[in-house]
Amino acid sequence: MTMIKKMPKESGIDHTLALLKEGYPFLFNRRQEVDSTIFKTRILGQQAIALSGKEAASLFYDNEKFRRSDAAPKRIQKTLFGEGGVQSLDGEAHHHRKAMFMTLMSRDGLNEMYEIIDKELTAANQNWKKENHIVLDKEIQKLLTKAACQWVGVPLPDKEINQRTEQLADMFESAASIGPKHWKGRKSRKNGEEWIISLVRQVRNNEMAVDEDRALYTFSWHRDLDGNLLNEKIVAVELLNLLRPIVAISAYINFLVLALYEHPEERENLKNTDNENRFEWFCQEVRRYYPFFPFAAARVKRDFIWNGFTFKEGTLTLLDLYGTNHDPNEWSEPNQFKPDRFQEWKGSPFDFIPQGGGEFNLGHRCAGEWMTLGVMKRCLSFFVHMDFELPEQDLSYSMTEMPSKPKSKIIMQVH
Ligand code: HEM
Ligand code: MYR
Repeated sequence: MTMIKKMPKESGIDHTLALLKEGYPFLFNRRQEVDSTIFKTRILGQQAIALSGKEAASLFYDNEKFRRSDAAPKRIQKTLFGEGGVQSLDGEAHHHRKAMFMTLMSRDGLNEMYEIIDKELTAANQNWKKENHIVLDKEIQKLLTKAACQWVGVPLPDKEINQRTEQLADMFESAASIGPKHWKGRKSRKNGEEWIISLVRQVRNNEMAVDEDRALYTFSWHRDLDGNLLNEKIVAVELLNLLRPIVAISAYINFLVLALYEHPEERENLKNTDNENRFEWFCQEVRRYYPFFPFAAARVKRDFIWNGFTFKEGTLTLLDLYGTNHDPNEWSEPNQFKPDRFQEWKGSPFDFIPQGGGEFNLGHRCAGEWMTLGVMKRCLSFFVHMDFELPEQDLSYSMTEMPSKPKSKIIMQVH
């Protein structure tokens, strides 16, 4: 017979303020306080269960136990995710929509993106050399916007580069904000969706020539399980689910360069190595060590008991991504930056989850994880051999701003 245990609970009325104050380590701090990888908390005015660590992550990705349909808060949908996209689907509808994304992530599809990145980096570097200094975050966001649009098949006239970059960046930079920044994010999502909807209309009315392999074409003509075309707004949400996160890779590129600066010995290793794997280990450690996506959210699908703990249907459940990547039970010296640790990593889908865990096709694991790692590797090769200096500036980064980036946004002199 299963022994029912009382789930440890964080005391207090609501912890949204503590989350805002403590930021990324918030859930992990609570896990330490209550001494449990599963505990109850109250957030955004509702009771929630927090899960942390490898074992709890494998529970979170059990599709029989959790659903996504009503998991993401409205303010996150209005900025980051959009409404009606793949993140909010369950079951067969989710598998079918997810396949639409994963088809793009073939070896050829990914290699094409890396070729675009190499070409854009070489071109941008010529311009950077002419400047007294550049702000790397901004430059990489523009570069990624151009690359994303080419890869997806979206035309991007030069005069629109700054506007579209800002719109796409607003969607992920405003997701965890309150006040004017949040409202700017909503506006950017609305304008961004209108931009893409007008392109989808042109594709459907044969008013625009677009390569049939491009996502703009395949998503515009994608049919759901009933054989119907998707609503044009949903197509826009899904195309933005490609464009926006590709621009978000900029956050990891900032941290790549910061890590090279903070660990000059690692940079020397990379410069002189003939072991390609070192580039991968370095990028993986950047994704593990630095803060980016804090936690994933789901709701309990139906009542169940797990390890003696009762999960009630409808309860909001948060999986601590940042804390799991720093779990001392899985990672030795988790708060040290040590790329070589990835030499030993066994490749579990549940202990290293900066972009979610579990399965790509059947679960909600990030569709763009391979692309993210691949783009980071191309950028790392470029920056390792690039001649640049970082003048005196504030490179510290906040643990409460989400997403986080170095305060100076990385001012760089390129020679
Ligand atoms: C889902 C993070 C880049 C497309 C996710 C999830 C996370 C995440 C945490 C949700 C996992 C879950 O709910 O269990 C990131 C981070 C990125 C990144 C930190 C770095 C920039 C990308 C890229 C793409 C992409 C480059 C596409 C080109 C998606 C899609 C989903 C997703 C479509 C929804 C998957 C689903 O619901 O089945 N990502 N992502 N992401 N990501 Fe990413
Ligand atoms: C993407 O654009 O999908 C990838 C990167 C987004 C990073 C956003 C970080 C803050 C979001 C907090 C949301 C919590 C979700 C339940």
